[in-house]
Amino acid sequence: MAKLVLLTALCLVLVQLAHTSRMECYFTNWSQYRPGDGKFLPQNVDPFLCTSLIYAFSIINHANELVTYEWNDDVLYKAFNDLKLKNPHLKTLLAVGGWNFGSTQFSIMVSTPENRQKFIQSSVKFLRLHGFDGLDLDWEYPGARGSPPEDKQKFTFLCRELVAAFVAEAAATGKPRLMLTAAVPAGKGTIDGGFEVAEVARELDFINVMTYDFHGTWETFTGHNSPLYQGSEDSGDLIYFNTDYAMRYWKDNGAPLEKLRMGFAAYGRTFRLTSSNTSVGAPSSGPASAGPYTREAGFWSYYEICNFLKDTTIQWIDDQKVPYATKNNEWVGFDNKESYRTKVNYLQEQKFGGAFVWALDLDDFSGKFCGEGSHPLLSHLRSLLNIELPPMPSTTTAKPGASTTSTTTTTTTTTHAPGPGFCNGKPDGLYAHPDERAKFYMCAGGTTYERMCGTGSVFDDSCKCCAWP
Ligand SMILES: *[C@@H]1O[C@H](CO)[C@@H](O)[C@H](O)[C@H]1NC(C)=O
Ligand SMILES: CC(=O)N[C@H]1CO[C@H](CO)[C@@H](O)[C@@H]1O
Repeated sequence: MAKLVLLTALCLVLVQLAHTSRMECYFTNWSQYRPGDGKFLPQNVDPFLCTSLIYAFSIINHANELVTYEWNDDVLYKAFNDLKLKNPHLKTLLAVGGWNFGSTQFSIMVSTPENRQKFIQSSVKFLRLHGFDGLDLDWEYPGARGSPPEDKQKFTFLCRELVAAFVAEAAATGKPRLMLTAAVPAGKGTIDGGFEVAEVARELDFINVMTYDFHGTWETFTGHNSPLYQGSEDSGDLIYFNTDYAMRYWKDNGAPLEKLRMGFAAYGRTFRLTSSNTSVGAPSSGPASAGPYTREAGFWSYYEICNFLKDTTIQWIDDQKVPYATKNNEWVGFDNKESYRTKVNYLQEQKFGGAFVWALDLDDFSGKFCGEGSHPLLSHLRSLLNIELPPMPSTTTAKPGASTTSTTTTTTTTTHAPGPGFCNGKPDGLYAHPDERAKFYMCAGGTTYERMCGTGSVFDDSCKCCAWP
């Protein structure tokens, strides 16, 4: 049964890869607190806009379990996952971590096989309880300054063990396998310090490369939040700080093209100019005034930028292919429909698997600010990516979290046809290795994957997990 679902999924995925790319969109748990027309709730999400929705963020508690953050997250989770009643093709993921959550509890969680198992088992339970289709790891960042350097390898262990547990759970329950994805940094140094790229890419269903926040108010000169290309003025390490370099770096280090998602920002980063020079690289000190809705220094949503643009002109950074604008000593580098078009052309030329957006609530979702209709940036992106509307559901009785045919349940399995080897003819699941206790087999769709347990642990057939002997 599970195999049948998997094979169906395999065919669907192959069909889908041939015709269209993916668009994953983040929802943020704090946009509910914005005033007036900025307030954004799951009820405001158009279920037909994106192919997946990712809820940001959940956290890890001191017992290494996946848990809610906001007092009302469980209510929001329900409204969020109920969007699948309207669009059964929609996938939902829960993101864990984020910038504010930081790195410390992740380091503790990955440090021992027991802690990882605790997190993994709690994740499976938690995701199923709330009807999510998968988990998005937003650890910022493994190997971050001051944290153990072995986090880099431990992150790989975590991904492997999560996928193994997801496969085992799917085999045991007959449900589509939970997905595993990650939001990853775009800075070369951070990638080098924290990620065994090829190894983690093998485990993840898709990889959101955060190709934004390249420049911001923490610097003393103006620079664009999300340039496509290197600027003619960039030298030293700054030559790495652009979308093109970051995407190619992930690819060249072994991440498969079809799993890579390029980040699209629906916001800009601001600066306060300190001279009459208004160009890119001009001296600055600190942020422009905070946006009236997002209320965060150095950061404006697209709809706040629309207000700013009303009595100034948009400038274009020719070499980096992105716009900026300036007025009364304030400077903002942002994205608009034109830069989205240029970036999608690039994405399609390079054959990356799709785009993701940070975030739903930062676009002019209501259409009240920019006069370009609702969700001008995201609906433009959707049409540039040729994402067709799925057929309307014939019934409205599908239960969230219980979708029948999944289009994206498989990772590595999607690119392999069933083949010979240990798994030939075996049901999906995890199996002990006949000769070596530290190894085990993972079978998915007839394909054989040989896996190693973390150092010191061995495969235990009773829990289908790696445990201390
Ligand atoms: C403004 O700053 C940029 C970047 O440092 C520099 O290349 C340019 O010459 C400056 N323009 C003026 C008018 O000073
Ligand atoms: C209101 C708010 O900021 N909410 C939280 C959403 O979840 C993250 C977890 O990363 C918290 O840090 C935020 O503070």
